[in-house]
Amino acid sequence: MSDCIFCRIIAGEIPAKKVYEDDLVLAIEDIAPKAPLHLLLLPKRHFSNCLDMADHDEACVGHLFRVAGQLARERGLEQGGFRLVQNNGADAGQTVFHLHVHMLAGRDFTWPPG
Ligand code: IU
Repeated sequence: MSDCIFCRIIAGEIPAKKVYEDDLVLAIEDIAPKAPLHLLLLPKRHFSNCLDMADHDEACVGHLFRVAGQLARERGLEQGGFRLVQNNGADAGQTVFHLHVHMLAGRDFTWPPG
């Protein structure tokens, strides 16, 4: 059994609120939302972050961003905007070492991010 929590969610071993799934990507609601809308987009193949990406992960990550756009449109986020965030390394705030992109919306954001 994998010790990666997101691999276990993808495998259906741990429950999560799924909002989208296809062969390459799973999107779930974040368990501790940092904005009124906080989704996580996960590639189904495990790699820890962009430092660990292989050539064959490129298409999946591109697809993941298209799914992000689709999910945003479905939620009417063209107006008001939304933020996609991907942390690399513990010093940048990464706590789960399976690459994921946060989708945050529904509140004001500051720039640069903290
Ligand atoms: P980070 O970029 O690695 O810090 O983001 C990890 C996110 O995963 C964070 O927002 C957690 O709330 C979220 N999360 C989750 O949704 N479900 C879980 O079981 C665990 C973490 I562990």
